[in-house]
Amino acid sequence: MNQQRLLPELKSRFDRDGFVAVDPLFDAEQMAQIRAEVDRFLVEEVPRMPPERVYYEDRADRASIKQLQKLYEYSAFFHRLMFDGPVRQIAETVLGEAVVPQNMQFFNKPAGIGQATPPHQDGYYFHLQPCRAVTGWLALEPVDDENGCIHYLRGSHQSRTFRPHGFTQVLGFSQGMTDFGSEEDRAATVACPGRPGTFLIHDAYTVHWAGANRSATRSRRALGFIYYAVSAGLDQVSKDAYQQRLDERLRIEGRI
Ligand SMILES: O=C(O)CCC(=O)C(=O)O
Repeated sequence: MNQQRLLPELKSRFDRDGFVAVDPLFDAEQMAQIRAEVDRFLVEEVPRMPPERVYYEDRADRASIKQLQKLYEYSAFFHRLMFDGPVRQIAETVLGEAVVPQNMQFFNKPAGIGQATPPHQDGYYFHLQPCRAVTGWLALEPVDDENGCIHYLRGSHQSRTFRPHGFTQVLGFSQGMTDFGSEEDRAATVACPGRPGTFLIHDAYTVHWAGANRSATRSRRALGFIYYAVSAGLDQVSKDAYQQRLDERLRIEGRI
């Protein structure tokens, strides 16, 4: 993409809708390099990662990885992608200030068994005051309605509030909205199909979700990039209270 020229336009669409797509952000050659590093990472780095950073769709099936955390701590290539590349530049542009990189994730929905991502607002998980943060999302392969592309509620960031969330059974997305699905929600929904290199970025208040992977043959792989604005402060009281609720819940369910 011709970034410099497009940046002001990206910001105005982001401010209006709460998300924006850059299609593509990376060309075929760059995507081949990124995908090669993902493949290497899955073979060489995952076995070295602590279990709490590796989530499986089915723990008995080691090929069913669904989420990995903090990729840049294990790969110089991913460190550059998170800290020095166009992704960070877009995050700083749409937020209008410098950012602090927080997490880089691998998201997969394995063919046939990839679960849906519940409707949620990322900021509900972040515990920031003020909540100024964005999440970028890069498609590593073709994504569409069948294999679980991202859907946004256009304009849902504008209220700067969180809708009610409750516990889900989805590993990696423990919180989902409990009041989602009204006529208004349906009317505001925008599906974001794409190809390798399609990049999305959304505000921490923007409601989004993704369907299950209904394809028997295609996975749905992507990379996620979380950046906090430098002006965002961590609300430690809220974070601790949330962690306590989550731990209690997992204990009751016998999951920890
Ligand atoms: O990849 C997905 O299905 C969900 C990603 C997501 O919700 C996020 O990055 O906030």
